[in-house]
Amino acid sequence: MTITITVFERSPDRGRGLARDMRVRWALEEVGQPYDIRLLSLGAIKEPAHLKRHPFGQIPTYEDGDLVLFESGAIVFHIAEHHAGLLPNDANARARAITWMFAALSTVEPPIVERSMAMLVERDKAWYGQRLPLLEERVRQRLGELSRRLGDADWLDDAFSAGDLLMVTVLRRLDGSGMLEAYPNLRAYIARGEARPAFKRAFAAQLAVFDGKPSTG
Ligand code: GTB
Repeated sequence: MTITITVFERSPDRGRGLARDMRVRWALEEVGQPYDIRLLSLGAIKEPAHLKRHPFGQIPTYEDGDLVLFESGAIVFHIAEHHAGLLPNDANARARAITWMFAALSTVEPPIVERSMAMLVERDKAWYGQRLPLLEERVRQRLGELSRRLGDADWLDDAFSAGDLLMVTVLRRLDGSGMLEAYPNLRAYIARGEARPAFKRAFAAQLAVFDGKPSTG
């Protein structure tokens, strides 16, 4: 049974690999699992057929036989649990890698998303000029903390793991913001992730969808 993931038929990120299917594609590429894609429009993700897969009407979803999953973090965790390559075997190292997965999604991603959302939907509000610097300060705080912890290491905890995969995809959302300029080690960390062959394959596959030439991963 081939894995199927649901992705935007026309991603608002215009193929920059910033939508959350990118992390699922990357994880599948890291572990060498082929997959099919189901392309859905922004309208179709809110229709009953997709709401059965995803209660909040979003992408990505993941199907493997009878199993249907939503939430990119849970999907990446599932892939990492069932295939070698994304979580270490040593129990403590594995627990630390999982900790970094949660840190990426519940500590670092929220302020980054809040800033992006404000820029998208609050730009014309009276409070925007005061609110944006506050939101940017929250992002900078997390970047500073993460940068200090990473130091000159290649990855967050020894070997590359699903924790790094999620953290890199989260940090990539700041691409073009100028906010990463102050943290050369974070920029190098992102570049290391992007240089992985599995990342490149995943990126090319999602770009092919945007370019109208979708292929299976
Ligand atoms: N917590 C969920 C997860 O991790 O899977 C969040 C899923 C989610 O927000 N999905 C978005 C979605 O389906 C797409 S990725 N949105 C439609 C909706 O909620 O109605 C978010 C995204 C979209 C676009 C860009 N971009 O243009 O740069 C970046 C990220």
